Amino acid sequence: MRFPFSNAVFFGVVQALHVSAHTQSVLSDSSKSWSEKYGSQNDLPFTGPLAFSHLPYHRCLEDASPVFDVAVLGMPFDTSVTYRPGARFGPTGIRVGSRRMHSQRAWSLSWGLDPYQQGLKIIDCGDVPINPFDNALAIDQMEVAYSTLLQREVVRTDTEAVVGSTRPFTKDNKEHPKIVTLGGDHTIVLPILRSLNKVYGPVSVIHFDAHLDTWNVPSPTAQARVTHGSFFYIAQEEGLLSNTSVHAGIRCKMTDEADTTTDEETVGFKIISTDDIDDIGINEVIRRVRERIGDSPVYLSLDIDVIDPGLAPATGTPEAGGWTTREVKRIIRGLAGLNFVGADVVEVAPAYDHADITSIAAADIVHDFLSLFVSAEPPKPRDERKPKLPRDEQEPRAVHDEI
Ligand SMILES: [Mn+2]
Repeated sequence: MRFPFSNAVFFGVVQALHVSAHTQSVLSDSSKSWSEKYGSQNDLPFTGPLAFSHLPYHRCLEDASPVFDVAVLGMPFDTSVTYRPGARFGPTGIRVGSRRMHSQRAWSLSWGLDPYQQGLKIIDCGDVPINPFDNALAIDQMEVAYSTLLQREVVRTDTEAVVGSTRPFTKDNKEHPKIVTLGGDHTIVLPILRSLNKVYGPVSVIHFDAHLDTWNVPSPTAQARVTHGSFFYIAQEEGLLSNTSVHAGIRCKMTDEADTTTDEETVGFKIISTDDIDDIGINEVIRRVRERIGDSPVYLSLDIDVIDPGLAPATGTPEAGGWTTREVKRIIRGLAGLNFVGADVVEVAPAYDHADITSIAAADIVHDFLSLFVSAEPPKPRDERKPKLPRDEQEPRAVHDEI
């Protein structure tokens, strides 16, 4: 077993800064091997294989042996966008953005918990090898990949006690894993919804986005109807959506007001606009989303362009005047306890960025999704939480055998 991340980073830094007499003697001894002298070959935040938050990485599509409750899965697909391509680099970019996070240092003030200490096995299942030349083939590959993982056995089977159990909503009355997908352009949600439909039937969607994505595209071919702005319309045609979905953060230009009629009456979405947050406040945004979704099984899809392009510039179709990252994160926390069956972050196209700003935001949101999956209710404000225990009376941390 390697040293915990926090030891590797912080003890290493401390040793470098405070050179003691003991350390001097270590430095003068050149006869020992690395392991004799320094121990493990720890991964630092900026080194090592690229997995989300340094999680165990498995090629789960070809290797069925890793058992998990939650999987992170990349879908590097970007060949059905209306404007700037580049989201095929999103999964890699988000993993790069996650490098300062680690499952041994994952407790946050905002949630008051560590998602990796709640008894769920969370791993990175790598990327789907997606054909970049044929969209019909690519979309089938994504559906097959998602279905393959969705059908895997979970670690925790004591479903009565598990927060966020999927079993009450499944056709086969079994517990199914949850997948957090790293996009990819937003079209990836169509094969995901097709896959979820086989297990759950129609689901509601909470859709964070600047755009509706419910466009009925006039097109001379069937395949060209399937775009990152039209996939929800197709999903509705296929009966994949229940009529209780909601958008959050809409601010795009439309053809005319009739677009909102199609969106609501045909596809089944209610709109919460970007501007609404100023008029009704965050708590009312949260209340309206929760009321709309109710007890239905719900899929959470977050287009990074819901965030203002000043804070998340690396995306294909940026729209000025968006929500802040902090506002989006707080709304997500307010959704805890809904019946989530999966989630994604899409439309991260790292090339339109500098300093990994967008990837860092997206990675943090993925961490929020993991916290969401293990929370029965939204976290209380900090001054309403119970006083913390002295350190020696706190629960011992779970030991991760693969870290
Ligand atoms: Mn979108």
